[in-house]
Amino acid sequence: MKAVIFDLDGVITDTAELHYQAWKNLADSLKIHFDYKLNEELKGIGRMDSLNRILNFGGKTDQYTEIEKIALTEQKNTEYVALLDQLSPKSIYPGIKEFLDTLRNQNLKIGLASASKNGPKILELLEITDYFDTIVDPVSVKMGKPAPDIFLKAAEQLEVHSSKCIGIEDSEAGIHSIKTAGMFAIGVGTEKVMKAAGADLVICDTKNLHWDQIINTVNHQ
Ligand code: B16
Ligand code: MG
Repeated sequence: MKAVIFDLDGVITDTAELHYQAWKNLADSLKIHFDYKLNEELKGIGRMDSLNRILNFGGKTDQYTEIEKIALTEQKNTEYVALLDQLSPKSIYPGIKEFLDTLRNQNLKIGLASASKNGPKILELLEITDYFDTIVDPVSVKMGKPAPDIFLKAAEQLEVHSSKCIGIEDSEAGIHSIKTAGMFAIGVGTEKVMKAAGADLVICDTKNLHWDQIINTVNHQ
């Protein structure tokens, strides 16, 4: 293995609650019911696709023009970005910093494959930008997760063949993306959900990310 490619939201830090608050306020203003279950389904899904799912859920798909929908996503993002200011290095999930150090010591390349356009800002707030050899701009890929595009682009930017990459994800869409890209997939979450999505190795908590165990599992596949 030569590279590890990370998802951001839900793997490196918990922004799901902040996305929830910003989407909830927007949905309330549109008189659409929004709850944690729907928020869960938006994990790994890009901004416009997320809005379309919310409008679809509220039966309002045809009520807005494309220009109005862009304005709605901007409204949500302005609120979300303001909420991001509460992030600091303390917001990094347990074990992630140590894992990044291990990867560096093993001379592995490190990439970010997040659907979030706010990825670089979040890495800055967490003060871990320097660990990353590459960050994929989600705008530069044609299809979002579950398509493999964003993980393939990360591998391309790292100049590593996808079969030599490990991807780490917390969403089902993300695991599909990694597997379709031909990579080894680590799922962060419950065994049942992550295995069903196709993860090769499941960890319930980021503090259980141990390189020796991972490489052992890769070698015994
Ligand atoms: P933004 P990931 C995803 O990030 C989030 O899981 C998803 O909920 C969000 O809608 C998407 O990023 C876009 O984020 O609005 O900040 O561009 O899990 O792929 O790191
Ligand atoms: Mg995620």
